Amino acid sequence: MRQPDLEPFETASADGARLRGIRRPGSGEPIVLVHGVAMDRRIWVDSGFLDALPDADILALDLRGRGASERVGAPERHGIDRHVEDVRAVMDLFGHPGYAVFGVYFGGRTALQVAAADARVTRAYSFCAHAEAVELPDDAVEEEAAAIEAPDGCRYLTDHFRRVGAPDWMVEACTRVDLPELAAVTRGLWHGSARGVERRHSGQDLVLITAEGDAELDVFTVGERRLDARLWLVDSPTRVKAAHRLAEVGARVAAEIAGRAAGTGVR
Ligand code: MRB
Repeated sequence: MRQPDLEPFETASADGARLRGIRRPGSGEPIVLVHGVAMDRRIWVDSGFLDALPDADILALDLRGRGASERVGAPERHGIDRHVEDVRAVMDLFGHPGYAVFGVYFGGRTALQVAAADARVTRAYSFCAHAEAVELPDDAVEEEAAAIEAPDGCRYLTDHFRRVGAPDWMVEACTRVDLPELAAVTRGLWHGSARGVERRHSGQDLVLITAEGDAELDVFTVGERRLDARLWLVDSPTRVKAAHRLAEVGARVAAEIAGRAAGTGVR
């Protein structure tokens, strides 16, 4: 069992927000990891994802408002383009010519938008977020934000994720979030996250990943064609339960990045 040193890093996003994360040095093109809305960088350890890529050069940041990064408060400062800038600030800090970006849920959507914004991205992986425009239901998003900032906001999140069969690491991540900040992230969805993803750089390898049983599988298929992306399906009945398979997906990413033939079922 190899445990290379984790090196803390710190930088500032385009709007000045202080960002913190860790680098685990390794070989090959660096992989930037982007967590989801109610998460922080610890999920990469807790889910077994990091152990599944034992040799890779990993950059795992805490997005604004989460983990050890700065709280920014206002929903406008949580728009998806600010999240994209957070990821790009990390790429700037390390100065590498090319990066892979891997994100989960909303972090996956962000990873795809980072690819659109930045030609340094050679591969972008979106675990469980599709690339199409969405219609944000105003009532549902506002109700969700209100539930998150209510006194039992943490229970709202953990009960929901337990009920739908999320893995423990995802439930536990909810207990670490700053709830007022998370409510702002949720309201921040109004700032740009409804917009679909475009391909702006030819040659980037875009990979959409979801559960075989995802209720919106057709929407992922649309993106596969529209963006000339690859679609990976994991053996799971729902998008949330697919999180149990995150480490397996990590192993497949490791194989690709190391240039080895992928294990099973690619395309
Ligand atoms: C997400 C994709 C923005 C966001 C990746 C869960 C939740 C919905 C409501 C409409 C009910 C408010 C919501 C929807 C959504 C994507 C995304 C593109 C743009 C998603 C799944 C699922 C079908 C996740 C684990 C993590 C719309 C409005 C975008 C269609 C859950 C409700 C349970 C205990 C969340 C997170 C945060 C915890 C709070 C805000 C949102 C935004 N709500 N979005 N999202 N979601 N599983 N909330 N959150 N809210 O879905 O949805 O299968 O894949 O489809 O995501 O998990 S994200 S909160």
